[in-house]
Amino acid sequence: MSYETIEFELNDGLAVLTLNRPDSLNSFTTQMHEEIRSVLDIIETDTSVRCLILTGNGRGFCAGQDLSDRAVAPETGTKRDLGESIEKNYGPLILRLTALPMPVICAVNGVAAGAGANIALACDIVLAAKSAKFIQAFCKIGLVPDSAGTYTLPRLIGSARAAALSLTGEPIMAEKAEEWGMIWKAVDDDQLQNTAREMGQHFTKQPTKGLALTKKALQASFNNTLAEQLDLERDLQREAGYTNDYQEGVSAFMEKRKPEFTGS
Ligand code: T3D
Repeated sequence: MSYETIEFELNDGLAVLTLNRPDSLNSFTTQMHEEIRSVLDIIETDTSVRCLILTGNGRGFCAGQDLSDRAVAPETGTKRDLGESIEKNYGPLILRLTALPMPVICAVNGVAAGAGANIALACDIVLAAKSAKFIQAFCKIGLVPDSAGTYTLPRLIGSARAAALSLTGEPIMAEKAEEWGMIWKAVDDDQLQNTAREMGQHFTKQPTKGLALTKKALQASFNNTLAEQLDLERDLQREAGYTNDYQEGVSAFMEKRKPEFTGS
């Protein structure tokens, strides 16, 4: 399948989705949302996919909504229902990305602003080029952080920092974001894509089902009581214990050899 606003490759279990509108810093158009939806359809159903990398082409990762996209941009004298755009596009995108049954790595290659920042932060592991910055740009145009920014940010960096970033729109550089625990690692610009791909290839050989269940447990923890979380861990461990990869992991350990996980 060919795409105009994104690139998609799938090799040996590693899927790479690259935002590809570099002239406008990979900002989102309606077409880009549609193309990403069709890629997610593939990733969700193709059981050979064991890791997804999300990144961007050019000097930016993503500048959020394309403010000139006629499908949503206000014209003189008209006002738009942006709730519709969130309901149709950004909300479902975040829900689908976070529910993927494999690790999702975001390689933030440059500025990540507005929805672009929050889509990156919704991924499981965020690597960023040292020159990259994250901007809650919404306040600069009278909007509210979306794409789960108001959910993700306080959980990652606490209320004080989440409030200041959201209310001022001040950029935060990758190294500071790492220091604050907002992302996993800031890496040298020329190392970003290699680092992400090495990590992605590593994940294609790991016990994918166990990792998917681990994601589920971590995601549920913020809304569960301790007792509920312990029950969930029991249920998920039960499921993990029935996987082929658990058997393989233990056999390999006992036989002092490298495990060959199939993701099943
Ligand atoms: O509408 C809905 O559906 C509701 C949902 C909203 C979700 C959102 O994401 S709202 C937030 C939208 N995003 C922004 O407000 C960010 C706007 N962009 C910027 O503030 C700056 O571009 C950056 C801080 C991200 C980067 O600044 P800088 O100086 O590095 O680059 P630049 O020169 O501003 O941008 C480079 C080009 O990209 C430029 O085009 P040109 O002049 O070279 O032809 C610029 O217009 C274009 N561009 C950047 N961001 C957007 C964009 N074009 C359309 N939409 C953008 N968001």
